[in-house]
Amino acid sequence: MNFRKKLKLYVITDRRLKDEIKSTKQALEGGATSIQLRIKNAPTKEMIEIGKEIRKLTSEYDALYFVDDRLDIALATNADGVQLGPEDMPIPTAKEIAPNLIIGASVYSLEEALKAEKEGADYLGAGAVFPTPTKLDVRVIGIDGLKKILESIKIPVVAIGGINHENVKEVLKTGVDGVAIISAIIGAENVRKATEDMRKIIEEVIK
Ligand code: TZP
Ligand code: MG
Repeated sequence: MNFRKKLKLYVITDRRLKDEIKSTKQALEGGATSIQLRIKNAPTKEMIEIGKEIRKLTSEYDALYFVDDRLDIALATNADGVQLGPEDMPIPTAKEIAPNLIIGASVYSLEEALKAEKEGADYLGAGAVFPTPTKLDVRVIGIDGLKKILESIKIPVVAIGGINHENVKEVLKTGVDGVAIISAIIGAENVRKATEDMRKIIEEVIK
């Protein structure tokens, strides 16, 4: 499965900042390679409607489409993958139900990273690299924590948490396959330009 290259600029929606569909479109125009639909506490019906739109848009731009937490929404909207945290559906169960989906695991420590890889995750979202107002209670692992995970893990790793245009180079130099970003892109005045600028920096480091 050669999805590794498409993880490099992984943009995550956030309705607290912008409408999911509009911001997805703008991020894709600016060069996002993956989009994740992340909605906490919305009606399932609404999530499915939005997910179907994001599926259409990501297909048009040849980008991947992931769903946060919810395997049911991922299957119902024909997503490429689902992102599961330590308290979501266990990875082996998700693989049994949906053998063709890419399973991403959200991990917040080396122990969780090793466990997720062993259980069969296809890639990791590892963080938070830096403190972030987007997820206040999150554990911060720092660049050093990220490096430790990368030393021990073979599957692709996407870094997440507090990544912006200023610090992204430092993150990319650790050897991660990509960066997952909410506020520095979705919270920007011009989402398309913020994505474009980020993509340019990424292309300078990840060849
Ligand atoms: N998981 C770990 S940190 C984080 C999530 C969802 C928030 C990332 O958002 P931002 O705004 O890019 O820091
Ligand atoms: Mg999650």
